Amino acid sequence: METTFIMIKPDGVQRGLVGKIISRFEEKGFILKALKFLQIDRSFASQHYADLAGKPFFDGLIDYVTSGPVVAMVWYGRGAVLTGRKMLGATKPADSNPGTIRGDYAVDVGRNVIHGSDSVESAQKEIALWFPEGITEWRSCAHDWIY
Ligand code: RTP
Repeated sequence: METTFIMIKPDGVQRGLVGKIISRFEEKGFILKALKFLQIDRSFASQHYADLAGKPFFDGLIDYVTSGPVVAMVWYGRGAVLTGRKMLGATKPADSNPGTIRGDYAVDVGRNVIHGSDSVESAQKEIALWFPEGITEWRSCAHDWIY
């Protein structure tokens, strides 16, 4: 079982896609462990995207993710990291298959709606960064149906 960090970026929030995206994760069978709605500053965004510092698109990426509120979430379930990435689709929406979030809702790599952790290690780091207060432990009764 894994936990992954998923963030709906400002374009996803502004376009009213929050409910649809949450529904996709719920319907898949993943369990929501934490959620917050917040606007991050440049320093925080640079920490989140530290691995990309130096990329030509870095400043534009920081402008984008700090331009409005985002929805930060932790989702739990079997294979949540890899399956979550598959549900997002490829980074470039043109390469994302229909049926994925980016494949269905995005056309521009610079406005690709959603972020998802790319490994178990990244998920742990990102969850610690975004939820330093920790996550309330709870067990959904959906466990009994899904597993
Ligand atoms: P994310 O971290 O947001 O889930 O995206 P990712 O792993 O699929 O892709 P990554 O290479 O980590 O890039 C992070 C975000 O930077 C923006 N980007 N813009 N203009 C460009 O060529 C370009 N390339 C990447 C995207 O918003 C991408 O999601």
